[in-house]
Parts: sequence; C-alpha cells; structure tokens
Amino acid sequence: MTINDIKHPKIKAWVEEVVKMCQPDDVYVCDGSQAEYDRLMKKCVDSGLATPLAKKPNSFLFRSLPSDVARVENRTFISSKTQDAAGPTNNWINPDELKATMTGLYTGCMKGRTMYVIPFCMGPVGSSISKNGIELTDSEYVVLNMHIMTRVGTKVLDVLGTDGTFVPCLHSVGKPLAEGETDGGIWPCADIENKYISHFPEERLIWSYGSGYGGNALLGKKCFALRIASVIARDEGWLAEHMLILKLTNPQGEVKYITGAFPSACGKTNLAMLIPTIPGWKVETIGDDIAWMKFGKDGRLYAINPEAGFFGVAPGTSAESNKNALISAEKNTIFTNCALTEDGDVWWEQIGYPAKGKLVDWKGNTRDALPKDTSPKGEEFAHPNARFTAPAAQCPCIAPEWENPEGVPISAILFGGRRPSTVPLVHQSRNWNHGVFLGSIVGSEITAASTIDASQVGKIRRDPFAILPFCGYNMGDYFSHWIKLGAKADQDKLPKIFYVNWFRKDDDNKNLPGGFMWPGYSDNSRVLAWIFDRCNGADNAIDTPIGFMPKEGSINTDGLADHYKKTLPAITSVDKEGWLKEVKDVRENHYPKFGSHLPKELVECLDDLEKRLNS
Ligand code: SAT
Ligand code: MN
Repeated sequence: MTINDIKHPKIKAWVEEVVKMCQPDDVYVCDGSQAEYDRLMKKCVDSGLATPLAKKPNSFLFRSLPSDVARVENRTFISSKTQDAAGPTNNWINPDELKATMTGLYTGCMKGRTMYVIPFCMGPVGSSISKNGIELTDSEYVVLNMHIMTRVGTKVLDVLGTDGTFVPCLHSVGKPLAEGETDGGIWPCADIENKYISHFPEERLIWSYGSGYGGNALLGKKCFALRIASVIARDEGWLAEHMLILKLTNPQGEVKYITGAFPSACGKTNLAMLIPTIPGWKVETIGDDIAWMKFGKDGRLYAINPEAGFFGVAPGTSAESNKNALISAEKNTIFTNCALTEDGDVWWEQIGYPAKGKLVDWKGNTRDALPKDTSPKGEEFAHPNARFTAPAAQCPCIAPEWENPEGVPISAILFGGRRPSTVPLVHQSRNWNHGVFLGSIVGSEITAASTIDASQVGKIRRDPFAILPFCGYNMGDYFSHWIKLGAKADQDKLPKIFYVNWFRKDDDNKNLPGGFMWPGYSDNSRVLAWIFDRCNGADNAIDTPIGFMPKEGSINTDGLADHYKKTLPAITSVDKEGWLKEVKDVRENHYPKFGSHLPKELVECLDDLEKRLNS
C-alpha cells in the first residue's frame, strides 16, 4: 500500500509532513499480513541484522549495540506545556524547545531507508476500550515486533475510516544512510546524547529518536499504552496501568481475576503464567505487562490487556521458572540480545541447562560455553535484559477470554517490587485509600530493564505503582486520580489491594538459593490462594499495624521445602524497626517531592501507620 491508499485526510497529511521532514527513500503502508512480515524479516536476514534459528520455526535472533539494550529513562521526556504538569518524577523540556531540537535531528534522518506506516490497535480491534495509533518508523525490527505486540494493518485503517481518532507515533533509529551506504549488519541507532523518547501529552503525540530497542521504539507499548494512555485515562476517568492480568481458578472451579503492578524485570510475566505448586489451583494469562481498567455498568472494575504479545525478559526463564513462557517462544518469535548456540538455538543465563560447545554472545563474540548455566556478572552470554517477543496466542495458558472486548472483572490488585528487607511476603490494605498509599510507597531494586548503566542495577528506588518511568503526568495528580475513582465507586465492588514481596533476603542463610527467603515462582500460588480466599471474606487474616496479614497456618505450606517453612514466620511478621524507617524515608524523602500535588489522604495513611507502629 502507498500513501494514496490512506483514506483518512489527517493521517495522510501527517504522513506527508513527516516524509518532507525525514526524507525517506520510500514510504510503505503496512497491511499486517504474514507475507509482509516474512518479506521484512528476509530483508533483515539478508542484511545481516537477523539470524534465523534452525531449532525454532520461523524465529530469529537480533543483536543490538551495547548502547541500545534497554529503555533510557534519562533520555525519556514528558514534554507538557508546564513542568508542573509533568511533575517531579519525569524529565521535562519545554515542548517548543524539544520540538526544535528534535526537528533538527529528524531532518533528513530517514535518508537511504524506507519509512513504514504502521496502523496499529491497542486492545481488540473494534472494542470500545481499544485505542488506535499510527507509528511511522524507519526500522524493520520495529515493524516486525509491532506485528507481534499489537494488532497491525489494514483492519485498523478500516476502523479509523476517514476521521477516527489516533495517536501519532513518530520513530526513527536516527541513522541516515549516505548514497550506497548500508548498515552492514550493525544495529542502527544514535549516540546516547542524541536519543530522545518524547511525549507531548496535551497533543497526545509521541516522538522517539535514536533508539531501536523495546520500550523506546515499539511506541504502542510504554509510550502509548502507559505514558499517553495514563493522561487519556485521567481525562476520561479510567486507569492505564503497568500491570499483569491473571485468571485464578480455585479447586472448586471458582474464578477470580487479579492484576499486579511490579517494576520491569520483577517477574510479571512469570506470575501471569504461573503453574501452581498447590493442587487443584489454576492460573491462566490475560496479560503480562499492561492493564487498561474501566468501571463497568455493574460497578465493578474491568481490565483489558491492550497488547497482543509478550516482550519478556529471557534470562532466568527456564522450564522451572516459567515453562509456559518457553513454550510461547518456541516458534514465530523474535529474540533480542540472547546468545546463539552452534546448532542454531538461543541460550541465556539460568535457562536451566548449560550450553554446549561454542556460543556467540550478545555482543557477537564467539566464546566457549561454561559448564554451568550461570556466568560471572558482566560476562553474560545473553544480556541481562535480553528479550523474547512472542505472540500471546501461543501461550499454552492464555485464558480463552483474553481478547474479550469488555475485559475481565478484577477482584484484587497486587503491588510489589524487589525488597530484600522490611516488606513482608503479603499484606492487605485496610481499604481503597490505604491501598493507594501502599501503591504510592512501592520501592524496588533497579533492574537491567530500566537502565543501560549496569552500576545502577540493584540500588533501591521508590517506584510508585511500578509506573515511575511510565506515568505521563504529575505523579501526585496520578495518586489523586486513584483516590477520586475509589471515592466515586461502590466500596463493596472495589478490588481488594495487596502488597506482596517475593524477594526478602537472608544472605547468611546458606540453605537459601540466592539468599531468598521465599522460593517465588510457582510457590507464589500459595500467596495467590490466600489472596483469593481473602476476596471471599475468609477468616484467614490478623489485623497488624501495617494491614491484614496471614493468620498462622493460613498459607498453604504442603510440599514447601523445610528451609522455607523455617523462614516463613520471619517474612509474615511485621518488622517494626524496618517499617518505622520506611515511614521516616517516605515522610522525609519521598512524599515532599510531590508538594501541593500530594493528596492529603495519603499523608493521613502515613500518620496512621506511624501511630499504629508506635502504639
Ligand atoms: O523495553 S520495555 O519497556 O518494553 C520492557 C520493560 O522495561 O518493561
Ligand atoms: Mn513492563
């Protein structure tokens, strides 16, 4: 298809404007077909950017440059008209200034390349909760990933008709080619100081330049479905959240849907696809990263997964930690920055078995495999943020209703992060506002997904609602939005809110793999079961200063290894000293950032927590 096939005058005019600025050699409008996917993938293979994998049907490996392995939060901007609107947790540049700088970079930036017009839909095509976007990009890798991660093609242009609403998303790798020049098999991107991942919330516009990686470049994901959608959601009275959505069925066949907000690379994909260790329970997947939630006519909160695929972290994914993810990525999958084996398969650290012979590491160097499936820090064969892009429909535990246009009714919302101390395995908020308070104070160790600076990994930072890098407006106002929605709702129908922590550590205890006091993964089903029963009003909790916690014996420990039975009391009790420190840190370092935007209800919760801890 060409520009002239576009029947929507506004889209056509915008595409023509971008063509004038970026000066691509060609323009191609994506139809979303398999033939298109195959053709573009062949182009990547022929140019040396992609390697076909003999061991995985229709699957390919890409290697990025070391400067382009993750989102770049310090190059990500919320360019609202005022800095106050972007708030204290976002990088801000005046929109006129940023547009002038980026227009300079965009001018002629697609020379020697094709510009692809990707009509895409977040959510099932035609659903009233779904939203459409058009991404313009000069990266075949982006088109291919968008094919998997979103619904792409002519069907979206059909829904848009001549005047449908769309979010314009402009992307360039920022590497124009001179006459006759090619990439020579090297991942194209710009230098770090020229990368810009920019959002103009008032215009609902995205401009991304200089990176080809994940959330920087697949603009339907974090840029649209979270940063811009959070602004739309604020204005329209719903929620766009960094949450997985799972379906939990108990042994009696009763079903509940649960969402969970965890920072990037903290196990959302693993939790969403969990295989329970406790008999009779079942987990099925609705989504692994993003939830759009709206109140239904019946007063309940309903969630849809706006995505169509998984962009999952590969390292650590094994038959033991997440068999369903491995099966999802067995075919029709794009791998990025994984290691390549001699027999044409991918390999990564903690895949569950050592590699044999020689491996090509993510930097393209051939090295002898190690006898174990771990590697020393900094010498990994797969980058710690290596990814698989797999179609959600391939997931063996995908719930049949995952594309239900009305969404699924949510009974519980979980918050969590990597906290080696203080935060217990699970506690429940007293009410909605207290739940918002718990979400607002979530902290987590920084992971390789959020930074290309390895020295930052492991440091704890507050990541409210796990949406710190993805909130398109002032985080203080975001807290207020949650409080307002709760106040308007029927209290009995609101989801219950829980704070979980799978990552408590005791490095001195030699019995504990990795020092973790809880096995996590499949054993998290034990906590999910407790939560399920809480939602049914079971008498399985005690009231503590921090909220409701499991009554002794109420977490099913059948079959749990003895050393975890021994650590359970410590991770299911209140660490008073730790929490008092937490209160102090929130009061002195976290909440003051939000100034007058901080809702008073949250300060009341903080005061109340301190009082209860001291009484
Ligand atoms: O690179 S992404 O933003 O898509 C993945 C993540 O960080 O969660
Ligand atoms: Mn994520």
